[in-house]
Amino acid sequence: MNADLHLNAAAEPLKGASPQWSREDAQAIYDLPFNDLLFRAQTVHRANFDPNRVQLSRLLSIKTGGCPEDCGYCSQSSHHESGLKASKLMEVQRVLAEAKKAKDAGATRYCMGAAWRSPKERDMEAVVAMIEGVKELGMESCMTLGMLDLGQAQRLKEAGLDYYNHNIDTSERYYNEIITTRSFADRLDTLANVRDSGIKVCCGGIVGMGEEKADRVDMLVTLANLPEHPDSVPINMLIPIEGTPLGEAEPIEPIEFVRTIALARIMMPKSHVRLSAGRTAMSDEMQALCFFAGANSIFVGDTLLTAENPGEDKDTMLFRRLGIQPMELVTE
Ligand code: SAM
Ligand code: DTB
Ligand code: SF4
Repeated sequence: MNADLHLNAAAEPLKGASPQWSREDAQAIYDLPFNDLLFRAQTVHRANFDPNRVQLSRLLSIKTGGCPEDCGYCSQSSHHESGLKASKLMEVQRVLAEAKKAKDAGATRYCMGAAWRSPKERDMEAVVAMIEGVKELGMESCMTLGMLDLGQAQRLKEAGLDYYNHNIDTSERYYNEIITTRSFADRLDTLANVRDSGIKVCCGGIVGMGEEKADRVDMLVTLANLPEHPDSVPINMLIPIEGTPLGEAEPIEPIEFVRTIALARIMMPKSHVRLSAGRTAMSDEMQALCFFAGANSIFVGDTLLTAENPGEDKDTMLFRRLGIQPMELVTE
């Protein structure tokens, strides 16, 4: 491989003018000796971010369970027997009370998730009120509500939504092994609608679903070759949920996970790479390696949507040991 080519490609892509990445170049970087890979990722990271700052987001499930989609990893799909109790859309005031607590605990972004295929007209008024309320609290707002058409995306934008999360989850090749009720192309359509409406895109995927290394690389190549790099790239490590088709999946080898983070950092230099679901199953040392590889965002709090997260005390201790500070909100 041509080492110079990779070094330049790693250092130069700019948001909005991203060069196209080939699978071969991406795979060659993923396969570098671990120390070379981490050095390169950390170099790119330092050129674009303060290496000792990590952004804190907080999640809330505003509508839990009973989802018509069949995502093989998910506790909330009505196709699986995870034992999760479904609930209706939360009241706006309750959501905002939770958001206030998150703000007081240091989160700068509030992410609200609903187990929907796509939002229904009757829910839009409440969703808009949640976005407006979070904004009034002085936090960034993020929603993840399933598929959106352009009109829906524009309405969320008008309400002031900052980010929309919609993941591609895995490579195009592996996708149909995991989800059959909506296609990879559907996901890309929603991402285009979000981008075209002017909302910032949060898009990533899951590793540890029995995919091959080439699938992890391809997933990141798809993200890096979008017309614009997603502003946030959540990399989730599968949380195996009993009763789902992936409940017994073999855990991913930690070094492979760190390589995935490093490649995301190198290919999307200016994006926030989020060390997302799965941190309760990671050692402090593994998380430290992920931060060194360029992860600079996490979810805080003791629950994600339905699954566990390390919680404030553990994260405060980890940050103290690593000399990491929460990233402050930069308002334009
Ligand atoms: N229903 C919406 C959707 O799927 O677009 C939003 C919520 S959904 C739970 C958001 C993302 O969380 C999924 O795309 C997936 O990447 C991640 N996720 C869900 N369950 C997970 C699990 N058990 N382990 C790791 N990541 C998971
Ligand atoms: C993302 O990529 N990860 C978050 C967020 N986007 C919405 C969700 C993780 C969910 C983990 C499983 C659960 O809590 O049910
Ligand atoms: Fe539904 Fe989202 Fe879970 Fe898929 S990941 S089953 S769309 S809640």
